[in-house]
Amino acid sequence: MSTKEYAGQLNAAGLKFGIVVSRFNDFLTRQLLAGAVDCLSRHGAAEADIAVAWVPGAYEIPLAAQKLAQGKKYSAVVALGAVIQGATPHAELINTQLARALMQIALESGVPVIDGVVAAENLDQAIERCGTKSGNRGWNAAQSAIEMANLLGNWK
Ligand code: INI
Repeated sequence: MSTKEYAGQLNAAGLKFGIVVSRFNDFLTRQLLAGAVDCLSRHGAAEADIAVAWVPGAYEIPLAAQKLAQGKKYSAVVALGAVIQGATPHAELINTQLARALMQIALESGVPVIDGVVAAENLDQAIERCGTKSGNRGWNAAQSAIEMANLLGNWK
């Protein structure tokens, strides 16, 4: 007897995606957004099927992501931001709450919400994850969104 296995294909054709991106550190988040859109397009998503919502900072991402997820219009939602540690614990607080909130929105809505927020100790580390030495976290997040959208679609 063989097992029944499910794995999401990397096919974005015909799927709709919502992206929430924060304006704080936008010289970085624009790179994440470009990476995410590039990934979705290369996997077959039509540009008209990608909606982008800008929010002021990472702290505001969950509310917009929740709105997009609850509308049930999108197969997956991608959250993009760049939180860099500073002299205060502000960044750390945002990161912990943000990851938890995104997971909760996904579980409550049943729509994949992918965490593509860069959490970095310093500017160099952030730059590395926004399209340079360590790749582009936006691109990776979009890829996860496609996989999860396909996986969940298999069970419909
Ligand atoms: N927002 C970010 O997206 N990244 C940061 O690094 C950051 N830091 O470090 O302060 C940041 N702060 C703003 C925050 O997300 C809210 O927009 C603000 O507090 C208003 O609610």
